[in-house]
Amino acid sequence: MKSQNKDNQNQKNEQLDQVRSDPTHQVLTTNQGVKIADNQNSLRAGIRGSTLLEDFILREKITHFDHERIPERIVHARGVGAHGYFKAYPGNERFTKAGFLTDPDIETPIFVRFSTVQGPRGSADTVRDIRGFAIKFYTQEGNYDLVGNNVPVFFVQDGIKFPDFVHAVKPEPDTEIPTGASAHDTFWDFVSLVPESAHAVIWAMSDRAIPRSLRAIQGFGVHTFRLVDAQGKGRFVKFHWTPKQGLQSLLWDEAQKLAGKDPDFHRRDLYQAIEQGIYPEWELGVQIVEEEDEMSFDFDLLDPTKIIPEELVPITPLGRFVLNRNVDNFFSEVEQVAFCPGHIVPGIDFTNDPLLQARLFSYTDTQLSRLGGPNFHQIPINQPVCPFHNNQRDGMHQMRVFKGQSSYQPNSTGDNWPIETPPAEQNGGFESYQERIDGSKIRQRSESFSDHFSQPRLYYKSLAPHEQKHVVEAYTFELSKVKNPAIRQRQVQQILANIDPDLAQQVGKNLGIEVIDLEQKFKESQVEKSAKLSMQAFIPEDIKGRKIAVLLHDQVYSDGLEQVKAWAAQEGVIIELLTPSVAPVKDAQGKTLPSDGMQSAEPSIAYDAVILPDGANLDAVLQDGMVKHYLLEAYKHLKPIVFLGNRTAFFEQLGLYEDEGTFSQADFMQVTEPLKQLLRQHRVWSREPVAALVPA
Ligand code: HDE
Repeated sequence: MKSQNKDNQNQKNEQLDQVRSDPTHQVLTTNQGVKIADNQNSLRAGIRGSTLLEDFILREKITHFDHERIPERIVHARGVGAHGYFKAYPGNERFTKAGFLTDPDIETPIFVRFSTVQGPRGSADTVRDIRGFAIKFYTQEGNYDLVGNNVPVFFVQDGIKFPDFVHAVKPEPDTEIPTGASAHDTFWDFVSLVPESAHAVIWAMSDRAIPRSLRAIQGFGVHTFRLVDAQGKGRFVKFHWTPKQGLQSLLWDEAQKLAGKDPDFHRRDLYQAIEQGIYPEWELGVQIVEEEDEMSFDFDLLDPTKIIPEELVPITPLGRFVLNRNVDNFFSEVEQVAFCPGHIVPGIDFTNDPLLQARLFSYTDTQLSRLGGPNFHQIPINQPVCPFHNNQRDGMHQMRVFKGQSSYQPNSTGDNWPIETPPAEQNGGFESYQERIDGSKIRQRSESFSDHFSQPRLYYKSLAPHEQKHVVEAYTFELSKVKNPAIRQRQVQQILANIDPDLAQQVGKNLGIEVIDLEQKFKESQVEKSAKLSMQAFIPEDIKGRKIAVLLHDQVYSDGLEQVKAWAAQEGVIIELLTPSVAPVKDAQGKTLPSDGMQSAEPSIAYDAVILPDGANLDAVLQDGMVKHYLLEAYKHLKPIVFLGNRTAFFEQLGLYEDEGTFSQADFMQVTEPLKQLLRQHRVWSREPVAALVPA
């Protein structure tokens, strides 16, 4: 069994190995294998003459180039991916017969693609948006795709509204503005007219929508799915995956600046962490609801705009997954990977969530135009690791050479192969869960889908004060970009006022909108507050993968640097030594210190803390506007600042108040403990004024 599992692990790599192309030590040829003698000049009629049509080498090269792009995804176009593996915990056969979830010895290869929703392929990583979090499990029973997001609810309840929602959030059709942002009239027009969007919108206005790192986001299956055990018993489940790294977000000011300074911030962060062996890890779990309890909630389990508060149904952990290998080629792997919520394996099944039902159709359909035909499953990144055979034939980009006469069933020309596998408790053919269906054909939303405000209210009430403040600021920013005052007004008076009077009043005040009807009766959710909705509930044990900038300058006292590096290596923290230009600097003893980057090119917004060592010419350094700005900006963004030195007036000189996040200490080992605690919390939250929250 063990050796078979090893085979499984390696199978995906071997599959990719077979198609990996390494040009090293190879001669240049055409696609037909003809060796090329001159790759610098096209064939001309005379040395200064026109180019000849006969030049098949030029034409092949240009033709291929002309077709190098494929249509980008209609949504989730901007993405990044990585390989890894999943391992189940023991005991899951209580809920499912899926082999990859029940055999703790199997290491199932996975491929994950993270994405933003709105922006095109070339848009910035750090925009305010929901993040897609899609996982392909290459199981021995077929590919299973868990195509989720980093927030647990969606904007609409029925797939028939999805194109409307996407048209509204995408850049406006007349100007194609804005790129990668929801802060515009058509989005807010739609969501203010469609109250079912209120819950997903408030998540999008929270810090969840501006993550610090893709390693620090949660994942959710959103819909209610089913797990089916070996006896055929089904249970409702909601999938959750929780990062070991905890949850951290950017501040809005940082997110906007990073969009310009480093639009690739998230993909760089993920790539760098994996290259450095700091492998991100998540725990996969499910909230399980027995079928007989389906109706015991004050919302409908089939409604994708609702969460199940964890106070009502805790998460049962199923296993963990790790991302440990970057892709070799972005296009071949990240761009060509094709996910579909309809890719399931025995032991997992769907429910009647009307949003999920529409998704089951949409994903394969979109691949047909994106990847050019029905054989996209043969692209290496999409191929299952288990054998796959059927009588489907031909089509665009057919890669297989089928042997024999038969491509139909039943057949006697091929001894009736390939044959069906009857369902069984384990390793059987797929059998749909036998749900009883009894109803009239009808276009109507169930009454149980009609409460749109109690859960956004629960979300808002469950946030920490600084998180609530950010929500107010986000609504204010976004609505300030809306040109049509009637749309702003509708959002504040008809949506926010139904969620929470304070929220409505504060946003209204910022926008100059009076909120009149504050006496309404709010429908409260089954639980008053839900602890796991606040990001504060996800503070990690360690600080692996956090990044600290160390600002170096000529004549720096570099004695403490070795201690900083040793501590960082022990904690898994990434340290970067930044210099005024990228040229190395000389320390006070004349020793050369290499540079990892230039201070002006690697701004503090890209780091979690800043360290400035003392030096023989520190006074001159502090006159440098660049250094001052660096430190002040880090302070503004609530980051710990460590001055490695003994000058008591250091922070005063910068015009800063000393607080729990400012350290002035020559011995770095004296500050490591409080620094670590602050990095675990991610920011010096006590520095952020939240008084504005209290209504005037
Ligand atoms: Fe998607 N979605 N979606 N979606 N979605 C796509 O499929 C669609 C929805 C999600 O990294 C498209 O291959 C419909 C919910 C992710 O490749 C498309 C509806 C959730 C990704 C599509 C939804 C998602 C997509 C575009 C409503 C969270 C990126 C390209 C009925 C649970 C996958 C593609 C990747 C991508 C359709 C709603 C997540 C057009 C019709 C809810 C993470 O097929």
